[in-house]
Amino acid sequence: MYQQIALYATVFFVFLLALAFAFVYGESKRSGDYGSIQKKGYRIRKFYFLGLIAVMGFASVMTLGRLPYDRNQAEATGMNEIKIVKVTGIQYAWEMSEDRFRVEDQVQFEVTADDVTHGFGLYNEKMELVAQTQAMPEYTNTVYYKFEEPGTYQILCLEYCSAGHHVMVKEIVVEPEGGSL
Ligand SMILES: [Cu+2]
Repeated sequence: MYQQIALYATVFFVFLLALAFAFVYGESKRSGDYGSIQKKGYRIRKFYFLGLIAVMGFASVMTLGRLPYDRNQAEATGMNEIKIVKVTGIQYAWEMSEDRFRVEDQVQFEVTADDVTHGFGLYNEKMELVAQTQAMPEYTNTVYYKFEEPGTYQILCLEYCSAGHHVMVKEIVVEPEGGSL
């Protein structure tokens, strides 16, 4: 859905931009006194600048306070329902405290590494990246994910961590609610 919105917004703004170019091209044929045009231009620029500040300010106030989005989303549904899963990346495997889940499980992945930096990438069955964070030695990154579809998910390493990088794949199974796969 967001992709659709982004597409329509892009087309709309490209259209606006094209209009602006057409206007400038049309006006370029006309000659007039510099002083009065400059005054008008500065006025437009001032309103444009203030408008931009207002829009950006509003968007920042509305969205920045909700960072990180995934944690806030998880907290809204109740922290005590969240499963904490420890994940450690090591050349060349993923160690996990748990690797079987059920649909509707909210998981807090606590991701770290034992040797070098790895990239934790959680993929669904369609190979779409649904969650990701960096796996760093001596540091824990947290990422939240709620399983909504059953199936076999995969964790792939997203950071080239030397020769065996490509074999750093871990399968995790998500069972449908109330039944087994
Ligand atoms: Cu890697």
